[in-house]
Amino acid sequence: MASSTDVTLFHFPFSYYSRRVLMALYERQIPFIDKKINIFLGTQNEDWYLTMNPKGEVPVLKHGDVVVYNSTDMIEYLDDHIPTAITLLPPRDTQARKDVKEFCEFLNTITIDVITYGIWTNPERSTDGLSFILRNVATPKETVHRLSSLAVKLRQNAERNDSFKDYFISKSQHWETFVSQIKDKNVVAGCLDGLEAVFERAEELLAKSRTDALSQSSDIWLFEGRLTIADIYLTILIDRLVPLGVSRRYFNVNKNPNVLRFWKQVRERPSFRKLGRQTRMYGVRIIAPKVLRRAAPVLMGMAMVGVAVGLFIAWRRT
Ligand SMILES: N[C@@H](CCC(=O)N[C@@H](CS)C(=O)NCC(=O)O)C(=O)O
Repeated sequence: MASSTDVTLFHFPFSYYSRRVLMALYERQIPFIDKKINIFLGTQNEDWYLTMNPKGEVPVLKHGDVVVYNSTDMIEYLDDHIPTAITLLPPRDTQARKDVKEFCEFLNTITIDVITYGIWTNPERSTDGLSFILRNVATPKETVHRLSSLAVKLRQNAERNDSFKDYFISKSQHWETFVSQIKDKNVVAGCLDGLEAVFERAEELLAKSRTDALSQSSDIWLFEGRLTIADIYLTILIDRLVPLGVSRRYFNVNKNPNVLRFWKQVRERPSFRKLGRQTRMYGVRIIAPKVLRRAAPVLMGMAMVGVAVGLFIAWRRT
């Protein structure tokens, strides 16, 4: 039987679904081998990766010979197979487990990729402005161009690669539809409107948790008076909406105040802080060369002015 040290997570640190599993691993303090898959470079479409995950998506969890593809299944699998003092799901066959999973399924209906790219490629849709990383990792034009050429490239791959032909055709169609969705203001607005119900439900559950006898500390949680997978899902959702500059529409001091309280509380959690550090480190590695390249003319100009001033001072002294 595989031991807990045989856990490997293939992931992309910015990916929504990867972040859920990363936070779960950090929360439960499960050691794992960290394999980063840069989905911007298309590593998920390489043969070795498709052999492991025919869906060509991150994250993927490997435990010995077992491969798990879906973030919810991964967290459930870890609970069942890697015992630690903390579990993220209530025991099987309980109403609590049913409730937690129902909330997670509700959150899984959110089309987070359309929201993310819809705002990223149309920053005017962001009420509070995009974060530094989002502004610098790629321009809106570059992103739309990358997605459109990706669709073309995947179609070419389908002609060249017989083993994964069907995969490449369906992925190419997926990105074509996706580009038209993110360009459509009504589609993006519809997805953003849909989030209202999620936050209303979260507020209801968190408000209940405050008055519930189950709650042992001043912390508030969605279910059971303790952190569960549902809280991780809500945390990662908010963590996505904040850099997109749209979170204040859903919670603030006047609207859904318990969600605001929850967000302040989870931001301080060691597992979440660790996640933030990992992302920043990876973000710097990815965007530093881009930022430097963009800033190169300015830096060069400043250096030339510096040299000119130096020469002028030296000339005046002679
Ligand atoms: N249902 C999957 C969804 C995974 C998913 O959509 N991953 C995205 C990144 S967040 C991905 O790998 N996209 C790259 C691609 O499709 O090429 C899960 O819960 O893990």
